Amino acid sequence: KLQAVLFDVDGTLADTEQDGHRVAFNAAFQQFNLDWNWDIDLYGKLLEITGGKERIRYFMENFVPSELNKNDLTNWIASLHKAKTKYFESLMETGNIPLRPGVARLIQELRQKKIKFAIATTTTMENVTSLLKSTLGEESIDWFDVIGAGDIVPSKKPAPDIYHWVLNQLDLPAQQCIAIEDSENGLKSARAALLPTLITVSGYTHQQRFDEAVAVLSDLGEPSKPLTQIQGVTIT
Ligand code: XBP
Ligand code: MG
Repeated sequence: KLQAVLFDVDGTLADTEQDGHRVAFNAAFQQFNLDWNWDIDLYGKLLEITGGKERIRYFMENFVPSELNKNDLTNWIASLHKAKTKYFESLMETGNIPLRPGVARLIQELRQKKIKFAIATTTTMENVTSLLKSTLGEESIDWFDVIGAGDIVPSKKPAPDIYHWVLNQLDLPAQQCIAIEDSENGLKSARAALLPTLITVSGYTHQQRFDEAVAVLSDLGEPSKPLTQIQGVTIT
């Protein structure tokens, strides 16, 4: 029997990257008087590096290496990223980023059927809670049995660490759960933790490869068959 659904956040619960994170990064760059601008195309490439702080460092190394000789670079990146998180939170408060189709329905279905659900994401915890607050309401944060986010594990996706951490908190074997992801990095992470994984492609990820997914869907649709009846999902 299906014991738990593990949701990715960015690209899976909501399309947060292009009009959320990207905009928040650029706003933080302005606040720090940096003339960096991550346009839609460039951001798509930078998404290969998961984690905002890691993404900023990668950008500096590859695009503005002269800036790398700052004093205490790690702390500087952390404070720039903190400013980005503040912008992202206020963007979420405006409520302009909705949940993707079918997400709210599936969550209600899982609650009714008393199937556990959790979050496994590389994004920062504050971003998860502000998205949930603005879409499903503040109380929804407590509906999730476990929320694994950001720096709680040292290695971000595609490493399996965050999924291992969440499964460990749930005290469930991977084979009795399913992950829902939107990206190749997310799929690699979930599969490395032995999770059957369903893909709902997002704007930035529809051209990626998802060979190891149990199914690749455009979205979770409204309404759909119960998750356990989707062809290819072999959870018993
Ligand atoms: C999303 C990420 C994150 C976000 C930005 O991965 O890689 O880095 O782009 O969030 P997932 P932070 O789909 O696994 O959630 O700046 O808070 O890292
Ligand atoms: Mg994602």
